[in-house]
Amino acid sequence: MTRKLKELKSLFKDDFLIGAAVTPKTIDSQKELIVQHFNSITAENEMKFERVHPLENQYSFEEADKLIEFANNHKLQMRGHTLVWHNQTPPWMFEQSDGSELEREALLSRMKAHIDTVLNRYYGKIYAWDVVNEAISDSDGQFLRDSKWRDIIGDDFIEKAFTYARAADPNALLFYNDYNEFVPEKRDKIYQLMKSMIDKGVPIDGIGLQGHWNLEYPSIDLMKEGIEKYASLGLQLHITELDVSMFLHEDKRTDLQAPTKEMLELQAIRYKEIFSLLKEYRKHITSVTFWGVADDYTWLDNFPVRGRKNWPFLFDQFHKPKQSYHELLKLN
Ligand code: HAH
Repeated sequence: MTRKLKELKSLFKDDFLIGAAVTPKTIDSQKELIVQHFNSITAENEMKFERVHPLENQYSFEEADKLIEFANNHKLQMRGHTLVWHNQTPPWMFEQSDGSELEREALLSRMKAHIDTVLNRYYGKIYAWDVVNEAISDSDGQFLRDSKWRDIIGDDFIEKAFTYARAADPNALLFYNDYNEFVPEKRDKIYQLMKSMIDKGVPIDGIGLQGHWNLEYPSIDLMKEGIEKYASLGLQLHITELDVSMFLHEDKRTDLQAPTKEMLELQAIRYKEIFSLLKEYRKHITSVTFWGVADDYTWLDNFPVRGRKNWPFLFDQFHKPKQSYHELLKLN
């Protein structure tokens, strides 16, 4: 007798949405898992600037539309990722036709046009947007990261993006999304940015905590401190890009062909501790999205070490539930 697996989305139905990053390929190759276990999706790459807007007068929505259609067919919620980011944005955006740098007002109107076009197209289909991604610096003593957006517009590029997004789709929830969200120095900067936006009346609904974690880092204590601090702002929290790497940040080894038994056990305990904590904060955390579905495809196969296999999810390369999945069933 084969028993049907308990669905992740029903396991956490009283807690938060359970999402996954998908691509036009994985909605086919991982379709069964996605449809069975998840009630939310995010486009891994297909809604990024360079993908939907490769040239000034050319938008290309075919791939993004496929994901929208998939969400619609299977009654999945959809998060939008992402509008303003220093990566995966084409150089033309910041240049005049002769190649010289654009000026502030011109870049602002291009930003507005992009946000208007994308949010209008997906009006009513995307309930939450990562409006600005990764604007805070990782360096001590520097607040905002250097980027073309900031160079040309100034520090207020962030609030402008949120203001344009609210005007384009007043119903969408607007998020600021970042990584290393529990590193104390960076956490405090993210908090400060959010606080100043709220104080100025900039429209923002939530913070996206990416959640690119590993077997040890960040500690549950650091996560707890960070969640408490962010939650004190009264904003919703989404875990937007969860994966639990088998390698610590400084571990750059490339010899492993499969996860060790010990790694799988540690990952299972880790996932249980993580979800136990997230459940404690379910009043604040309204969505938890994995940055993929199963171990046959993850961006971590190429980050931070190119071509090194990783196994960060609850389902293995053959889509079978791992120990990590089974441990979650023990949560009440
Ligand atoms: C995330 N950045 C991005 O938000 C997501 O769009 C991408 O698909 C994967 C990860 C994390 C990150 C990075 O890309 C480079 C350096 C540090 C962190």
